[in-house]
Amino acid sequence: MTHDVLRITHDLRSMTYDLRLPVLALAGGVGGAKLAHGLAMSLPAGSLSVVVNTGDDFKLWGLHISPDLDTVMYTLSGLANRAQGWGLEGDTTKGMEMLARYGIDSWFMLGDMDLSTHLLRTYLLNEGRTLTEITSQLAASLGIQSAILPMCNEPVETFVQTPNGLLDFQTYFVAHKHADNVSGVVLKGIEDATPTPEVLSAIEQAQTIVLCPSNPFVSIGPILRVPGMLNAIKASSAHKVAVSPIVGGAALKGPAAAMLASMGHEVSPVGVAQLYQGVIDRMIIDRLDESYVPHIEALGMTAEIADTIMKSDDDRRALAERVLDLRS
Ligand code: FO1
Repeated sequence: MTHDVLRITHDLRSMTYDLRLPVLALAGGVGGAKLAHGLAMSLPAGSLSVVVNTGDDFKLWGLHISPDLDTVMYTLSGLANRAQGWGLEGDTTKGMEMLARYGIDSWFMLGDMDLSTHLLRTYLLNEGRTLTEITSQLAASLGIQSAILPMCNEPVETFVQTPNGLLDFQTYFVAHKHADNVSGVVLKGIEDATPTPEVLSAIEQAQTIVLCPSNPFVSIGPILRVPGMLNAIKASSAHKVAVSPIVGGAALKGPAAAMLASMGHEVSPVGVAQLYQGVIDRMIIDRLDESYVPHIEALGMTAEIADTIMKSDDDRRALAERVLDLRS
């Protein structure tokens, strides 16, 4: 059944609202994956596509690792390690312990089950399959009915400019525990990247586009900086809404707040809204940040209050319903 505009009457709090399908979410990292999961749980099967950042992808011992694709995939399948957000629940590290016996002390932990994802992805890439085809195959095997779409199939590598020089993302994020002061983000290969046909088609069909609460510089940023992506999103007549990754002056996880500060932006939902100005129609911010509503609305978008901290699946679902709740 093709979804275009469906009037689905939910008797949630005896409220009737239009649900504009299909929905496209932009996500990367743990926060984005949680909202993508909430959207998947709130929508009819097959009506959600998630475009995922691939700038964090890197090679480790010859294996191609796609942390954000895996975090979204594991989260949507319910297999993710809930405490840390990435990796698989119940995974072990026997493989890493054996590597340590060989004197390989890895700062990047690969679980034994997680390793199978990297082995299979690397094998299929070497067989000439695209990242998009591989992700679709892995996600389908895990029973995921949403489309998980790499932003592009070409290699893009995120580096951050720091006083210690240009650091690749995982060295900065994991090895240095994102302690370095970031003055800029460099996306190597971005000029040769292009949105995949699947991504462009998902943008074309979307009635609602959601910028998930991911890092605006190294998760949402790389997606929007794929040549042609921003124009395709701006040309879309979809309703565009973002959820602030900054709550009460801090990021819930990761370096988004520190990066806003070190790159000269206000460390608040307003700072994020300024980065998305001209792209989104609406910004959802946490109850804690209610005082910022007029400042955000001065940027030419509406601002709405919600509980944006997602601890449980119910929280994820509730936030997704607020995001989708387009009161006509
Ligand atoms: N993050 C860490 O802080 N330490 C790790 O050892 C680590 C391993 C890891 C393995 C697979 C994977 O998919 C993600 C992993 N992450 C780890 C998280 C990852 O660095 C970040 O989630 C993303 O790159 C940030 O978007």
